[in-house]
Amino acid sequence: KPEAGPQDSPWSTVSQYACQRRTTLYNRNKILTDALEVLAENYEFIESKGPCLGFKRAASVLKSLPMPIRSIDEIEGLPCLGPETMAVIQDVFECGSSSKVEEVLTDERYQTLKIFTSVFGVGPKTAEKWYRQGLRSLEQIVSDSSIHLNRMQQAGFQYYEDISKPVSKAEAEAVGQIIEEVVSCVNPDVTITLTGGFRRGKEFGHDVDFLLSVPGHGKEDGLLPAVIDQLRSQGILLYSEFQESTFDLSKLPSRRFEAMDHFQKCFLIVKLKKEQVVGQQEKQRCGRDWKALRVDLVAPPAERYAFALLGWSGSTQFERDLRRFARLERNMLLDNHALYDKTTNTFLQAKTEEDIFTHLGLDYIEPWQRNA
Ligand code: DCP
Ligand code: MG
Repeated sequence: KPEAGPQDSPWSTVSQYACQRRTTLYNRNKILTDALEVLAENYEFIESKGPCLGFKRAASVLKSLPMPIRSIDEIEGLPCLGPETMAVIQDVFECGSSSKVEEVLTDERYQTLKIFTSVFGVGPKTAEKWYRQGLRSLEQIVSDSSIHLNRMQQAGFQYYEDISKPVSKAEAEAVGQIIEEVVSCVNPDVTITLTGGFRRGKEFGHDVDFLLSVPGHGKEDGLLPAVIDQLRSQGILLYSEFQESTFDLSKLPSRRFEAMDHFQKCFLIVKLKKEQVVGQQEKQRCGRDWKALRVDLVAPPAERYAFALLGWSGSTQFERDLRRFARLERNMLLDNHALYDKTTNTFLQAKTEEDIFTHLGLDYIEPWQRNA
């Protein structure tokens, strides 16, 4: 049963955990959730974690509702809506917008950090540092010789025009075919699965995420470096950062959500020929016949595939709540690698995502219902 709010409210079955809600891409409360997410992002920029999570959770609850909220009374009994959230919602209903949100949207610092963090390889910390140095535009950063850019950031600026544009589903599918061919050249036993936002049914994304599944213990060793070499030899690799596996089978799941997982993975920028995308025959204005695209590949060990798939399918809010639910409601630790039962001190095995939901005593939620 959902861990839910007051019994006398129409929302008494709405859980505080995203993993006990079904959230499709059809968001009937977008006006409210957009407002709350601006505030969450602003708190993220000033590294104020508590309020940031509070607004993200509130937005996530509203995304799961089967109807638009029309007045403040209608949200009575919903979980995760604190006084600050209520004030924002009230403002939107009374004035058509929230003054707090308008203030953030016109704030120079918010606007600048938003632009800086839109560059591949630039997080809130770096963006903040540049802002404190008085920098306000991407042009200023590339022309300032005193600024050191790491390799990832250099690529981020070099291909900014392309990779700052959304990736369409057709482009994701086209890049999937390329990766599939390249991977089967390297090892015909390997299959690839689209994860991330596109697995949840999104029409657009900021990158394309794939999980490589390799049958057999330890057979994933050396796979991604070989794939990268193959992409390079085909002339479609623009950038790659490879991360060797640091995965330890005996380690307990991490308590920190933000920690990156330890699987063998790579962050790539690849060239996608326009003719490879259905419905995009025309050349770009600049005369190029290709677009740079961000691609992530992850190659987990076969026995951890289900955990990796669940972890990489998102949404981020859904993942956060799965882990929080496991810890607080089941005394278990979950991350992208494993599920550990602290009561019996055992690792719980899983072949499929369904197995993991079953271990957690949760109803199965389809990927397209995980858009929390
Ligand atoms: N993820 C994770 N650990 C993190 C961050 C994210 O396991 N610290 C997971 C959840 C994401 C998935 O990885 O859904 C893919 O990450 P993306 O940033 O690509 O997110 P999406 O694919 O969901 O969104 P987008 O459409 O913007 O690419
Ligand atoms: Mg993605």
